[in-house]
Amino acid sequence: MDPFAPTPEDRFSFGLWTVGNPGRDPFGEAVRPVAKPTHLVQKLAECGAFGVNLHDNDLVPMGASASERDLLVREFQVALKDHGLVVPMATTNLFSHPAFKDGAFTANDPRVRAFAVKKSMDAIDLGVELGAKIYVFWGGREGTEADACRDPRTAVARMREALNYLCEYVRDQRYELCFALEAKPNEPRGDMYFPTTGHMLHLISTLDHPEMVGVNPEVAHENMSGLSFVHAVAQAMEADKLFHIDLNAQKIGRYDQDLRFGSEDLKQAFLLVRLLEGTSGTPRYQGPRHFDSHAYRTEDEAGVWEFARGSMRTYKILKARAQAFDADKEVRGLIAERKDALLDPLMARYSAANARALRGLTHDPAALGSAGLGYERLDQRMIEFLMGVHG
Ligand code: DIG
Ligand code: MN
Ligand code: MN
Repeated sequence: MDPFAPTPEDRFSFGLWTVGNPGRDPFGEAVRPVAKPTHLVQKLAECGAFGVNLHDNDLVPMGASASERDLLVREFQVALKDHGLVVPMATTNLFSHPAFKDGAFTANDPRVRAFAVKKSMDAIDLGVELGAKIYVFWGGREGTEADACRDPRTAVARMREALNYLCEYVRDQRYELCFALEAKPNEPRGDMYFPTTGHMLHLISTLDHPEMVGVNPEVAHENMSGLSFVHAVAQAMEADKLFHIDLNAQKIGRYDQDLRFGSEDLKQAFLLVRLLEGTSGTPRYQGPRHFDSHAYRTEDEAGVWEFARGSMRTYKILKARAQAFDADKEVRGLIAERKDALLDPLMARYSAANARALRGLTHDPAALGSAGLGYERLDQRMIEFLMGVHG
């Protein structure tokens, strides 16, 4: 039995747009035929995936009649049932159609904003009909090139208004659905509003129903900003706001590559899986492990399924490596949290007495500065676990 074979308990998912990516890019046409959603469901199940995600128009083309829509949905539901896949997450395509060329929720034209909200309500209905419990908003066109076109504060207000409106819609429909906001710094817009997970966490705090809304951080997007993805995810987890996650890989300083998970910065991928799986004894992330990525443009369909299997396999190998690392006695000794019976109570909560006591102590900055912390040994040991030398 392959210990790294995916199981439904791993909760691995892929978007229809990921394994269905035909390989088109700004400089070249598609290299693979466009696969039917039902075929992708079958192949994902064969690879051992748990779920499949979709934008509304990945399944139902814009302009489809109600009867055409219902037929496509029925066929998809049959495929899901036949192959044992679920739909953990759904989302709206608010970025492909030219109507959204100046944004969707933040566009200057109120007719565009109205159409975007209407399209989102329709897509929310579709997602709920397919069983989704998480709804992602990625503002692919919410941004600018000509920054004089609108006051950025107006864009913030319009995004808040749209999200509040759609939260009220979900409540009014009594849907069991939460929202997850996905940040990206640029591409396809020159600058995008809410460019990092941190910006999204603040926006959530200003909404009418913040309890319904979390984040969907993506590896490539935080990396594009030159930020630590592990820190962004950790802060979201600490705030109980990691509702979903987009896993992939990215070389620093490039366009959004959406590469196979773990295929670039293996050390950060290891630290991310360690964080999500809680192998050091911290709470595990409970949501789907979604791969928002695609195969190289060089690949045929066989290469696409190699990409899908490799994504899940790398995740499980890193999980095993992280479990071995955190079970290691020396590692546990090197990262053990130091307690101080005198200082901890003084620092736990301010009081005039605690402040007086703290200021009355003799502090020895020179001694503090000269102490070695053993991080070279710790990081080398981590690298060696990652390379499979130990455990
Ligand atoms: C791109 O990173 C975005 C879109 O693919 C989609 O809206 C979202 C869901 O994962 N990610
Ligand atoms: Mn991306
Ligand atoms: Mn994404």
